[in-house]
Amino acid sequence: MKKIKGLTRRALLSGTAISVIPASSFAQSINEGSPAWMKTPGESFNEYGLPSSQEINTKREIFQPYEEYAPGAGVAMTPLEKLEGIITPNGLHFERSHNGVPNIDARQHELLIHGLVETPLVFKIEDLLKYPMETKTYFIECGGNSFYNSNAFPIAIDRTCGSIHGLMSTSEWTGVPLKNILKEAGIKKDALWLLAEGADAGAMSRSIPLEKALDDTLIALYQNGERIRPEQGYPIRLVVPGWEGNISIKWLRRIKLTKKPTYTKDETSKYSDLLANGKTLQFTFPMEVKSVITQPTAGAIPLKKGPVHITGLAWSGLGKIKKVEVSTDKGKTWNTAHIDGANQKLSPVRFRYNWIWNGEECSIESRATDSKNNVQPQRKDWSIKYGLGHLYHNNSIQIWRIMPDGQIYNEYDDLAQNEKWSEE
Ligand SMILES: Nc1nc2c(c(=O)[nH]1)N[C@H]1C(S)=C(S)[C@@H](COP(=O)(O)O)O[C@H]1N2
Ligand SMILES: [Mo]
Repeated sequence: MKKIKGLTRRALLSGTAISVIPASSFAQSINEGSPAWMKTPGESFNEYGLPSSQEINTKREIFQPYEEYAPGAGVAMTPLEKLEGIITPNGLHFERSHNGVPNIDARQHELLIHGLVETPLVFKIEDLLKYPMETKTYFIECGGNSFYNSNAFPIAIDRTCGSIHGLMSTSEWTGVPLKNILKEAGIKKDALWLLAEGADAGAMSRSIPLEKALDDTLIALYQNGERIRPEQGYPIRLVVPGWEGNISIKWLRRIKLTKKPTYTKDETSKYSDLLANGKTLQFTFPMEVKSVITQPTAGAIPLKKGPVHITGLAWSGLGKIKKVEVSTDKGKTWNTAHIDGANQKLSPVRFRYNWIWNGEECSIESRATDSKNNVQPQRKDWSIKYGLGHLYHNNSIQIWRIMPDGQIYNEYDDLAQNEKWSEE
Protein backbone atom coordinates (compact mmCIF):
# COMPACT_ATOMS: atom_id res chain seq x y z
CA MET A 1 0.00 0.00 0.00
CA LYS A 2 1.19 3.49 -0.89
CA LYS A 3 2.22 5.48 2.18
CA ILE A 4 1.52 9.20 2.66
CA LYS A 5 4.42 9.77 5.08
CA GLY A 6 3.32 8.07 8.26
CA LEU A 7 -0.35 7.61 7.35
CA THR A 8 -1.73 4.95 5.05
CA ARG A 9 -3.88 6.18 2.19
CA ARG A 10 -6.58 3.73 3.24
CA ALA A 11 -6.71 5.17 6.77
CA LEU A 12 -7.22 8.65 5.32
CA LEU A 13 -9.82 7.60 2.76
CA SER A 14 -11.83 5.34 5.04
CA GLY A 15 -12.37 8.20 7.45
CA THR A 16 -10.77 6.38 10.36
CA ALA A 17 -8.00 8.95 10.34
CA ILE A 18 -9.89 12.22 10.13
CA SER A 19 -13.57 12.39 11.06
CA VAL A 20 -15.93 12.88 8.12
CA ILE A 21 -19.73 12.95 7.95
CA PRO A 22 -21.25 9.97 6.11
CA ALA A 23 -22.45 10.99 2.63
CA SER A 24 -26.00 9.73 3.31
CA SER A 25 -26.83 12.84 5.34
CA PHE A 26 -26.51 15.02 2.20
CA ALA A 27 -29.67 15.58 0.12
CA GLN A 28 -29.47 14.83 -3.59
CA SER A 29 -31.29 18.01 -4.67
CA ILE A 30 -32.67 21.20 -3.09
CA ASN A 31 -35.60 20.41 -0.78
CA GLU A 32 -37.10 21.32 2.61
CA GLY A 33 -34.03 20.04 4.39
CA SER A 34 -31.58 22.12 2.37
CA PRO A 35 -29.63 24.82 4.23
CA ALA A 36 -31.11 28.35 4.29
CA TRP A 37 -28.36 29.76 2.04
CA MET A 38 -29.54 27.51 -0.79
CA LYS A 39 -33.13 28.74 -0.64
CA THR A 40 -32.61 32.46 -1.19
CA PRO A 41 -30.41 34.43 -3.63
CA GLY A 42 -27.00 35.34 -2.30
CA GLU A 43 -25.44 38.73 -1.55
CA SER A 44 -24.63 40.96 -4.51
CA PHE A 45 -21.23 42.37 -5.48
CA ASN A 46 -18.50 44.20 -3.55
CA GLU A 47 -16.08 46.66 -5.07
CA TYR A 48 -13.37 45.51 -2.69
CA GLY A 49 -13.76 42.12 -1.05
CA LEU A 50 -13.26 41.23 2.59
CA PRO A 51 -12.67 37.86 4.28
CA SER A 52 -15.69 35.93 5.54
CA SER A 53 -17.13 37.53 8.69
CA GLN A 54 -16.67 34.13 10.32
CA GLU A 55 -12.91 34.52 9.99
CA ILE A 56 -12.92 37.60 12.22
CA ASN A 57 -10.35 36.00 14.54
CA THR A 58 -7.77 35.76 11.81
CA LYS A 59 -6.17 39.05 12.71
CA ARG A 60 -2.88 40.69 13.62
CA GLU A 61 -1.89 40.96 17.25
CA ILE A 62 -1.00 44.53 18.15
CA PHE A 63 1.67 45.48 20.66
CA GLN A 64 2.15 49.18 21.48
CA PRO A 65 4.68 49.37 24.31
CA TYR A 66 4.52 53.20 24.52
CA GLU A 67 0.83 53.48 23.79
CA GLU A 68 0.18 56.67 25.77
CA TYR A 69 2.80 58.94 24.26
CA ALA A 70 3.79 57.15 21.02
CA PRO A 71 0.85 55.06 19.79
CA GLY A 72 2.46 54.70 16.35
CA ALA A 73 5.50 52.91 17.78
CA GLY A 74 5.08 49.17 17.96
CA VAL A 75 4.13 46.10 16.01
CA ALA A 76 1.18 44.24 14.53
CA MET A 77 2.09 40.56 14.20
CA THR A 78 1.01 38.13 11.48
CA PRO A 79 -1.14 35.23 12.82
CA LEU A 80 1.12 32.57 11.25
CA GLU A 81 -0.84 29.68 12.78
CA LYS A 82 -4.02 30.77 10.97
CA LEU A 83 -2.45 30.93 7.50
CA GLU A 84 -1.41 28.41 4.87
CA GLY A 85 0.96 28.48 1.91
CA ILE A 86 3.75 31.04 1.98
CA ILE A 87 2.11 34.32 0.89
CA THR A 88 0.77 36.63 3.59
CA PRO A 89 -2.53 38.29 2.66
CA ASN A 90 -1.95 42.06 2.44
CA GLY A 91 -4.26 42.88 5.34
CA LEU A 92 -2.30 40.50 7.59
CA HIS A 93 1.28 41.46 6.65
CA PHE A 94 3.08 42.24 9.87
CA GLU A 95 3.73 45.91 10.58
CA ARG A 96 6.67 47.37 12.44
CA SER A 97 6.52 51.12 12.58
CA HIS A 98 8.57 53.42 14.75
CA ASN A 99 6.36 56.49 14.51
CA GLY A 100 3.08 55.62 12.84
CA VAL A 101 1.88 55.35 9.24
CA PRO A 102 2.24 58.68 7.38
CA ASN A 103 -0.71 59.79 5.27
CA ILE A 104 1.25 60.45 2.09
CA ASP A 105 -0.24 62.08 -1.01
CA ALA A 106 1.24 59.91 -3.77
CA ARG A 107 0.90 62.75 -6.30
CA GLN A 108 3.11 65.01 -4.21
CA HIS A 109 5.56 62.43 -2.96
CA GLU A 110 9.08 62.52 -4.43
CA LEU A 111 12.15 60.32 -4.32
CA LEU A 112 15.51 62.14 -4.33
CA ILE A 113 18.72 60.39 -5.43
CA HIS A 114 21.78 62.46 -4.49
CA GLY A 115 25.22 62.40 -2.84
CA LEU A 116 28.02 60.72 -4.79
CA VAL A 117 26.19 60.66 -8.13
CA GLU A 118 26.92 62.37 -11.45
CA THR A 119 23.40 63.86 -11.71
CA PRO A 120 21.07 64.16 -8.72
CA LEU A 121 17.58 63.04 -9.74
CA VAL A 122 14.07 63.48 -8.39
CA PHE A 123 11.35 60.97 -9.24
CA LYS A 124 7.60 61.31 -8.98
CA ILE A 125 5.63 58.12 -8.41
CA GLU A 126 4.07 58.47 -11.85
CA ASP A 127 7.62 58.42 -13.30
CA LEU A 128 8.60 55.29 -11.40
CA LEU A 129 5.44 53.54 -12.56
CA LYS A 130 6.71 53.80 -16.15
CA TYR A 131 9.99 51.98 -15.50
CA PRO A 132 10.60 48.30 -16.31
CA MET A 133 9.74 46.26 -13.22
CA GLU A 134 10.33 42.82 -11.81
CA THR A 135 8.29 40.59 -9.50
CA LYS A 136 9.86 38.48 -6.74
CA THR A 137 8.56 36.56 -3.76
CA TYR A 138 10.53 37.70 -0.73
CA PHE A 139 10.01 37.48 3.01
CA ILE A 140 10.54 40.44 5.29
CA GLU A 141 11.55 39.56 8.85
CA CYS A 142 12.10 42.15 11.55
CA GLY A 143 15.52 41.90 13.22
CA GLY A 144 13.61 41.74 16.50
CA ASN A 145 11.37 38.83 15.45
CA SER A 146 11.00 36.04 18.03
CA PHE A 147 12.04 38.39 20.84
CA TYR A 148 9.66 36.52 23.14
CA ASN A 149 12.07 33.57 22.87
CA SER A 150 15.22 35.71 23.18
CA ASN A 151 17.56 36.44 26.09
CA ALA A 152 15.11 39.16 27.13
CA PHE A 153 12.71 36.40 28.24
CA PRO A 154 14.64 33.84 30.31
CA ILE A 155 11.48 31.83 31.00
CA ALA A 156 9.45 30.53 28.07
CA ILE A 157 6.04 32.16 27.84
CA ASP A 158 3.07 30.53 26.19
CA ARG A 159 2.01 32.39 23.10
CA THR A 160 0.86 31.24 19.69
CA CYS A 161 3.29 30.82 16.82
CA GLY A 162 2.26 34.15 15.29
CA SER A 163 2.55 36.07 18.52
CA ILE A 164 6.14 34.82 18.95
CA HIS A 165 7.37 34.65 15.35
CA GLY A 166 4.83 36.81 13.48
CA LEU A 167 7.24 39.62 12.61
CA MET A 168 7.86 37.71 9.40
CA SER A 169 5.61 37.93 6.35
CA THR A 170 5.95 37.14 2.67
CA SER A 171 4.69 38.96 -0.40
CA GLU A 172 5.14 38.93 -4.09
CA TRP A 173 6.78 42.35 -4.48
CA THR A 174 6.82 44.19 -7.79
CA GLY A 175 8.98 47.21 -8.38
CA VAL A 176 11.90 48.89 -10.07
CA PRO A 177 15.35 47.39 -9.39
CA LEU A 178 17.23 50.07 -7.43
CA LYS A 179 20.35 49.48 -9.54
CA ASN A 180 18.61 50.86 -12.64
CA ILE A 181 17.73 54.12 -10.90
CA LEU A 182 21.24 54.46 -9.43
CA LYS A 183 22.85 53.83 -12.81
CA GLU A 184 20.67 56.48 -14.35
CA ALA A 185 21.96 58.99 -11.80
CA GLY A 186 25.53 57.78 -12.43
CA ILE A 187 27.39 56.26 -9.49
CA LYS A 188 30.64 58.04 -8.62
CA LYS A 189 33.72 55.86 -8.08
CA ASP A 190 34.14 56.54 -4.36
CA ALA A 191 30.52 55.65 -3.48
CA LEU A 192 30.43 52.49 -1.33
CA TRP A 193 27.33 52.96 0.81
CA LEU A 194 24.01 54.63 0.59
CA LEU A 195 21.66 56.22 3.05
CA ALA A 196 17.96 55.41 2.62
CA GLU A 197 15.40 57.59 4.40
CA GLY A 198 11.66 57.32 4.90
CA ALA A 199 9.02 60.06 4.85
CA ASP A 200 7.48 59.13 8.19
CA ALA A 201 7.58 61.37 11.25
CA GLY A 202 10.50 59.28 12.53
CA ALA A 203 12.39 59.79 9.23
CA MET A 204 13.70 56.26 9.63
CA SER A 205 17.01 55.93 7.89
CA ARG A 206 19.60 53.23 7.41
CA SER A 207 22.96 52.73 5.69
CA ILE A 208 23.10 50.05 3.01
CA PRO A 209 26.25 48.74 1.31
CA LEU A 210 26.20 49.74 -2.38
CA GLU A 211 26.88 46.11 -3.31
CA LYS A 212 23.48 45.01 -1.98
CA ALA A 213 21.77 47.99 -3.61
CA LEU A 214 23.24 46.90 -6.96
CA ASP A 215 22.34 43.27 -6.40
CA ASP A 216 18.68 42.52 -5.62
CA THR A 217 17.26 45.59 -3.84
CA LEU A 218 13.88 46.72 -5.17
CA ILE A 219 11.97 49.99 -5.05
CA ALA A 220 8.65 48.23 -4.55
CA LEU A 221 5.35 49.72 -5.72
CA TYR A 222 3.14 46.62 -5.62
CA GLN A 223 2.49 43.98 -2.96
CA ASN A 224 0.75 40.77 -4.06
CA GLY A 225 -0.46 42.44 -7.22
CA GLU A 226 -1.99 45.59 -5.75
CA ARG A 227 -0.34 48.86 -4.78
CA ILE A 228 1.52 48.60 -1.49
CA ARG A 229 -0.62 49.07 1.62
CA PRO A 230 -0.08 52.24 3.69
CA GLU A 231 1.31 50.13 6.56
CA GLN A 232 3.87 48.59 4.20
CA GLY A 233 5.16 51.91 2.83
CA TYR A 234 2.69 53.38 0.30
CA PRO A 235 3.50 54.69 -2.25
CA ILE A 236 7.04 53.21 -2.34
CA ARG A 237 9.35 51.24 -0.10
CA LEU A 238 12.68 49.52 -0.37
CA VAL A 239 12.70 45.75 -0.26
CA VAL A 240 16.20 44.64 0.69
CA PRO A 241 15.60 40.90 0.45
CA GLY A 242 16.87 38.53 3.11
CA TRP A 243 18.18 41.32 5.33
CA GLU A 244 16.78 42.49 8.65
CA GLY A 245 13.44 44.17 8.00
CA ASN A 246 14.52 47.51 9.42
CA ILE A 247 16.67 48.22 6.39
CA SER A 248 13.70 47.88 4.00
CA ILE A 249 12.83 51.57 4.38
CA LYS A 250 9.12 52.29 3.97
CA TRP A 251 7.70 55.53 2.53
CA LEU A 252 11.07 55.96 0.79
CA ARG A 253 11.91 59.61 0.05
CA ARG A 254 15.68 59.89 -0.24
CA ILE A 255 18.74 57.90 -1.23
CA LYS A 256 22.15 59.46 -0.74
CA LEU A 257 25.28 57.75 -1.99
CA THR A 258 28.14 58.00 0.51
CA LYS A 259 31.68 56.77 1.12
CA LYS A 260 30.91 55.34 4.54
CA PRO A 261 27.93 54.30 6.63
CA THR A 262 26.04 57.31 8.02
CA TYR A 263 25.60 55.74 11.49
CA THR A 264 22.02 56.97 11.83
CA LYS A 265 20.06 56.84 15.09
CA ASP A 266 18.21 53.77 13.83
CA GLU A 267 21.39 51.73 13.37
CA THR A 268 23.36 52.84 16.42
CA SER A 269 20.71 52.84 19.16
CA LYS A 270 19.07 49.68 17.83
CA TYR A 271 19.62 46.49 15.81
CA SER A 272 23.14 45.85 17.15
CA ASP A 273 23.98 42.52 18.80
CA LEU A 274 25.24 42.44 22.39
CA LEU A 275 27.59 39.45 22.72
CA ALA A 276 28.15 37.39 25.85
CA ASN A 277 31.67 38.90 26.20
CA GLY A 278 30.25 42.42 26.41
CA LYS A 279 31.24 43.46 22.89
CA THR A 280 28.58 44.57 20.44
CA LEU A 281 28.28 43.71 16.76
CA GLN A 282 26.99 46.33 14.35
CA PHE A 283 25.43 45.73 10.93
CA THR A 284 24.26 42.13 11.15
CA PHE A 285 22.36 42.31 7.91
CA PRO A 286 21.14 38.85 6.76
CA MET A 287 18.42 37.07 8.67
CA GLU A 288 19.83 33.59 9.12
CA VAL A 289 18.28 30.20 8.41
CA LYS A 290 15.11 29.59 10.41
CA SER A 291 11.98 27.50 10.53
CA VAL A 292 8.95 27.26 12.76
CA ILE A 293 6.07 24.85 13.10
CA THR A 294 2.99 27.02 12.57
CA GLN A 295 0.53 24.18 13.29
CA PRO A 296 0.09 22.75 15.85
CA THR A 297 1.06 25.68 18.08
CA ALA A 298 0.91 26.72 21.73
CA GLY A 299 -2.11 28.73 22.75
CA ALA A 300 -4.46 26.96 20.32
CA ILE A 301 -7.00 24.15 20.66
CA PRO A 302 -5.61 21.06 22.44
CA LEU A 303 -4.31 18.26 20.26
CA LYS A 304 -6.17 14.97 19.85
CA LYS A 305 -4.47 11.59 19.90
CA GLY A 306 -4.02 10.15 16.40
CA PRO A 307 -2.94 11.65 13.08
CA VAL A 308 -1.46 15.15 13.21
CA HIS A 309 -0.52 17.17 10.15
CA ILE A 310 2.55 19.14 11.23
CA THR A 311 3.24 22.13 8.98
CA GLY A 312 5.30 25.29 9.06
CA LEU A 313 7.53 27.76 7.30
CA ALA A 314 11.29 27.81 6.66
CA TRP A 315 13.40 30.62 5.22
CA SER A 316 16.94 31.93 5.01
CA GLY A 317 18.27 35.39 4.24
CA LEU A 318 21.37 33.71 2.82
CA GLY A 319 19.83 31.68 0.01
CA LYS A 320 17.37 28.85 -0.52
CA ILE A 321 16.09 26.24 1.90
CA LYS A 322 17.84 22.92 1.32
CA LYS A 323 15.93 20.80 3.81
CA VAL A 324 13.65 20.92 6.82
CA GLU A 325 13.63 18.19 9.44
CA VAL A 326 11.07 17.52 12.13
CA SER A 327 11.74 15.80 15.43
CA THR A 328 8.99 14.43 17.67
CA ASP A 329 11.33 12.95 20.30
CA LYS A 330 13.22 15.93 21.78
CA GLY A 331 15.73 16.05 18.96
CA LYS A 332 16.92 12.42 19.23
CA THR A 333 15.85 11.59 15.69
CA TRP A 334 15.07 13.89 12.78
CA ASN A 335 12.73 13.15 9.85
CA THR A 336 12.91 14.96 6.53
CA ALA A 337 9.77 17.01 5.95
CA HIS A 338 8.06 17.39 2.58
CA ILE A 339 8.56 20.82 0.97
CA ASP A 340 5.70 22.30 -1.09
CA GLY A 341 6.14 23.89 -4.48
CA ALA A 342 8.96 25.99 -5.89
CA ASN A 343 11.95 26.76 -3.74
CA GLN A 344 13.20 30.23 -4.66
CA LYS A 345 16.07 32.27 -3.30
CA LEU A 346 15.12 34.44 -0.29
CA SER A 347 11.56 33.13 -0.35
CA PRO A 348 10.16 30.91 2.42
CA VAL A 349 8.98 27.37 1.82
CA ARG A 350 6.02 25.57 3.36
CA PHE A 351 6.98 22.23 4.92
CA ARG A 352 4.76 19.32 6.01
CA TYR A 353 5.18 16.19 8.07
CA ASN A 354 2.41 13.72 8.84
CA TRP A 355 2.71 12.20 12.29
CA ILE A 356 0.69 10.01 14.61
CA TRP A 357 0.59 11.20 18.19
CA ASN A 358 0.31 8.36 20.68
CA GLY A 359 -1.09 10.61 23.40
CA GLU A 360 2.08 10.67 25.51
CA GLU A 361 3.99 13.76 26.65
CA CYS A 362 6.46 14.76 23.94
CA SER A 363 7.73 17.74 22.01
CA ILE A 364 7.81 18.69 18.34
CA GLU A 365 10.35 20.95 16.67
CA SER A 366 11.65 21.78 13.20
CA ARG A 367 15.18 22.47 11.99
CA ALA A 368 16.05 24.09 8.65
CA THR A 369 19.25 23.89 6.60
CA ASP A 370 19.92 26.42 3.84
CA SER A 371 21.71 26.18 0.50
CA LYS A 372 24.91 27.45 2.16
CA ASN A 373 24.66 24.53 4.62
CA ASN A 374 23.86 26.76 7.58
CA VAL A 375 21.84 24.77 10.11
CA GLN A 376 19.31 26.42 12.39
CA PRO A 377 20.75 26.44 15.94
CA GLN A 378 19.16 25.12 19.11
CA ARG A 379 18.05 27.87 21.44
CA LYS A 380 20.69 27.04 24.05
CA ASP A 381 23.50 27.39 21.49
CA TRP A 382 22.06 30.63 20.12
CA SER A 383 21.39 32.12 23.53
CA ILE A 384 24.87 31.46 24.99
CA LYS A 385 26.54 33.60 22.30
CA TYR A 386 24.71 36.74 23.41
CA GLY A 387 24.41 38.86 26.52
CA LEU A 388 21.56 39.04 29.00
CA GLY A 389 18.59 40.85 27.52
CA HIS A 390 19.81 40.53 23.93
CA LEU A 391 16.93 40.03 21.55
CA TYR A 392 17.86 40.62 17.89
CA HIS A 393 18.46 38.02 15.18
CA ASN A 394 16.99 35.05 17.02
CA ASN A 395 16.79 32.18 14.52
CA SER A 396 16.81 29.38 17.12
CA ILE A 397 14.66 26.27 17.00
CA GLN A 398 11.12 26.56 18.39
CA ILE A 399 10.07 23.62 20.54
CA TRP A 400 6.38 22.97 21.22
CA ARG A 401 5.85 20.65 24.20
CA ILE A 402 2.70 18.53 24.07
CA MET A 403 1.19 17.30 27.34
CA PRO A 404 -0.97 14.13 27.68
CA ASP A 405 -4.12 16.31 27.87
CA GLY A 406 -3.22 17.72 24.43
CA GLN A 407 -2.26 21.19 25.72
CA ILE A 408 0.71 22.69 23.91
CA TYR A 409 3.36 24.86 25.56
CA ASN A 410 6.38 26.89 24.47
CA GLU A 411 9.54 25.15 25.65
CA TYR A 412 13.21 26.12 26.02
CA ASP A 413 15.99 23.56 25.80
CA ASP A 414 18.30 25.00 28.44
CA LEU A 415 16.41 25.39 31.67
CA ALA A 416 19.50 25.66 33.89
CA GLN A 417 20.78 28.80 32.18
CA ASN A 418 17.36 30.37 31.99
CA GLU A 419 16.66 29.81 35.67
CA LYS A 420 20.00 31.40 36.51
CA TRP A 421 19.17 34.44 34.43
CA SER A 422 15.70 34.85 35.78
CA GLU A 423 17.21 35.17 39.28
CA GLU A 424 19.67 37.90 38.18
N1 LIG B 1 10.28 54.70 7.17
C1 LIG B 1 10.23 53.59 7.91
N2 LIG B 1 10.66 52.44 7.37
C2 LIG B 1 10.63 51.30 8.09
C3 LIG B 1 10.17 51.31 9.44
C4 LIG B 1 9.71 52.53 9.99
O1 LIG B 1 9.27 52.62 11.14
N3 LIG B 1 9.76 53.65 9.20
N4 LIG B 1 10.21 50.13 10.16
C5 LIG B 1 11.22 49.18 9.73
C6 LIG B 1 11.19 47.91 10.40
S1 LIG B 1 11.90 47.85 11.95
C7 LIG B 1 10.77 46.77 9.79
S2 LIG B 1 10.91 45.27 10.52
C8 LIG B 1 10.11 46.81 8.47
C9 LIG B 1 8.72 46.27 8.59
O2 LIG B 1 8.02 46.32 7.39
P1 LIG B 1 6.44 46.12 7.42
O3 LIG B 1 5.88 47.07 8.45
O4 LIG B 1 5.97 46.39 6.04
O5 LIG B 1 6.23 44.69 7.82
O6 LIG B 1 10.05 48.13 7.94
C10 LIG B 1 11.17 48.93 8.22
N5 LIG B 1 11.05 50.16 7.50
MO1 LIG C 1 12.27 45.67 12.52
